[in-house]
Amino acid sequence: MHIDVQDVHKKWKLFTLTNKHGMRVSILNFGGIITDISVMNKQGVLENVVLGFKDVADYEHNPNYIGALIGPVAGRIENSNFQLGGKKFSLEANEGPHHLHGGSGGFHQVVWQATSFQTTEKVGVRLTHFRPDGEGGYHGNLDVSVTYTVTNDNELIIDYEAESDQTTALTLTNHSYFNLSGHRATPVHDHHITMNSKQFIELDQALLPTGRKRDVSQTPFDFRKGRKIVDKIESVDEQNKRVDHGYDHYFIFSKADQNRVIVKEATSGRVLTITTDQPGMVMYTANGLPDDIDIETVEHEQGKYMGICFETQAAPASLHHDGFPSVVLPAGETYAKQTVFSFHSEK
Ligand code: FUC
Repeated sequence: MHIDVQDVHKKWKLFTLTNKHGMRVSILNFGGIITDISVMNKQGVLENVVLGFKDVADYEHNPNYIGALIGPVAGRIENSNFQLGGKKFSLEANEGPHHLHGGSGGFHQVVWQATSFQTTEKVGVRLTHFRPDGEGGYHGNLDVSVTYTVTNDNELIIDYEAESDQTTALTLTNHSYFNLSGHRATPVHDHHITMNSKQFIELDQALLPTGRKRDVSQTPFDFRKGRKIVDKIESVDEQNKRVDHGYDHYFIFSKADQNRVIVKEATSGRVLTITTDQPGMVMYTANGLPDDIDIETVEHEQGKYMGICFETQAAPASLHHDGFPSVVLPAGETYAKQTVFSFHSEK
C-alpha cells in the first residue's frame, strides 16, 4: 500500500492511493474529483478506466462534472425550489430555471480538508467540509465527509457521511465517466451492463422527472438479464431520443439495499462491479459530452458516448412527487451511504 501526495494547480492536493497489485486511484481535494482509476486488463496492463483531463487546471471549470463529487443534491431540481419542514428552499437556477448538481457553489467546487490514512490492507483519504446554513439557498449547518478507500481486493470504496442541524435535502454521488477499454478509449457501446431494476423515472423535454415511474419490461431500459449499451443507443424509444439518444435516467433498484450493477468490456476483459446501499442510480452515457475537451485517455475527436456515469444516489424527483427514493435528511440524523467499485478481469 502506498500514498503519494502532490501539490498541483492552485495548491490543490492530488492524492494517489496504490494497492499491492498496483491498482491506483488519484483524487483531488478540489471537488473531491477522481482524476484516475488505473486497473489491469486481462493481459495485466494497467490503464486508466475513467475520463480525466490531461491538464489538472481544466477541472477548475468543469461543466461536465468529470470525476466530481456532487452535492448537496445530485441531479435536477425543478424550478430550483421546493418546500421542506415548513420552509421554502430557493436555490440557484444554473440550468435554465432549474437547479443542477448543487449549482455553481456545489461540492464539485469546494476545496476540501483532507487527511490520508493507511493500514496493511487499505489506503485512503478522508475529505471533510462544513457548509453554513443558507449557503446557496440550502437550509441547515451541514458537516459532510467523504472517504475514498482502496483495498488489496481491488476495490475503491466511497463512504459518504453528513449531518445537518435543520431538516434539509441531500444526496451525494460521484460523477466519474467510466470507460473500461482503457487507453485509446473506444466509445462505450460495447460495455455490457447488468442491473436489477424493474422501474425507471420518466423524463420530460427538459430532462425533469414527469412524476411517472415506468416499467422496464419490453423497453430499452431492461438491463435485468444484461446487455450491451449499443443494443439500444440508437433506439427509437421516445425516452432515449429525449436525452439526445442514450441514457440519462434514474433507475430504481429492486432490492432495498446491497444493490449490484455489473459492467463488462470484453476486449480488455475488465469487469466493474458496483455495490451500493443507495436506492437507485442515474446511468448517463455522456450524450452531452462535447468533442473539444482535452481528455487524457481519449485519442478520438469524439466526446459523446466516451464514458458512462453510474451516479448512485436517491432521487431529487422525490422533492416534487410522491413515491420516489427520498433525498430528505432530517435534522440531527446521520446520512451514511456507501458505494463500492470493485475491479477484476476475465480472459
Ligand atoms: C448527468 C446528467 C445531466 C448532465 C450532467 C453533466 O448527471 O444527468 O443530464 O448532463 O450529468
